[in-house]
Amino acid sequence: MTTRIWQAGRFEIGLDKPKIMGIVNLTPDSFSDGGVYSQNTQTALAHAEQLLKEGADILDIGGESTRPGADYVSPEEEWARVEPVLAEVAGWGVPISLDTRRTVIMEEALALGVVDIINDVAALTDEGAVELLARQSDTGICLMHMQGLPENMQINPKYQDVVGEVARYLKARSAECIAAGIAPQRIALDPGFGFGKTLQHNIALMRHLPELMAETGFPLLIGVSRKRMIGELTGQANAAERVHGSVAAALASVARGAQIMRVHDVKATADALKVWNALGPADVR
Ligand code: HH2
Repeated sequence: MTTRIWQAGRFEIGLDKPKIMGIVNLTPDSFSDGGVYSQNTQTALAHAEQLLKEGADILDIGGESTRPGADYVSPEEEWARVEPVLAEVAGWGVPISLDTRRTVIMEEALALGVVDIINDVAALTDEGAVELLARQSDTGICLMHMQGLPENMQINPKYQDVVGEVARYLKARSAECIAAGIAPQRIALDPGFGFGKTLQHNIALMRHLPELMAETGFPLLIGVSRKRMIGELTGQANAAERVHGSVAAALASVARGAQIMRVHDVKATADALKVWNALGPADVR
């Protein structure tokens, strides 16, 4: 793995070893942990603190579910969910990522001065998003690929060449960011597992991560945790039962060079990565 840095606001995240992004969903309807930690700010903060104890390197805070068919959330509601948590984690000394696809939410959050990374499943396609991020000097950015929108993306996803099309899209989005003045070391890319993809599309992307990385030249962030593809491969209908399958998928992506794992189950992933780092990939003698 090439040693790289991800410039993430107040932090320079070293990517020589894989990093864990712990998920803090402030949404009553997330597919994986809907409502469990979002009852109030205190339960969300306790959960975030627990993820850090378990080994999270980054916290990813989100106030809108993007699961297939998720309910509409107004920008006001999204902000009301995330603002109190952002205000509290400000002094924690860890990189804070905000999972949002709305320019208005990004703008309010960046004004608070706490957000180190904007994680956008829509790859900064909302009007004004690229320009807003270009005005920030060092905020990290994750650009994700999605075919369609959450409300329709799983109806009938179609590609001629899923790996090539995802690579071309991510290259185009990162090129737009760079043309607007965003430094390349601020950018990470994400193929968007489950976002307008069948199981076969997800498997093809996973198998071709090295090509995707070579083609685009940016670090990869991977979000497979507890997703439907893990359910399809294991037969586990209940998302909370997909921990072991998710860890296997995280390791499969690390083995192919991905650097940032976005996960719900931080402890399980952190333990697996400790063993992985000690024992090394199969081709190391
Ligand atoms: N997946 C989800 C949300 N945000 N961001 C990135 N970069 N990559 C992903 O794969 C990704 C993401 C969906 O997962 P989750 O947050 O657990 O569910 P929900 O959208 O229902 O809150």
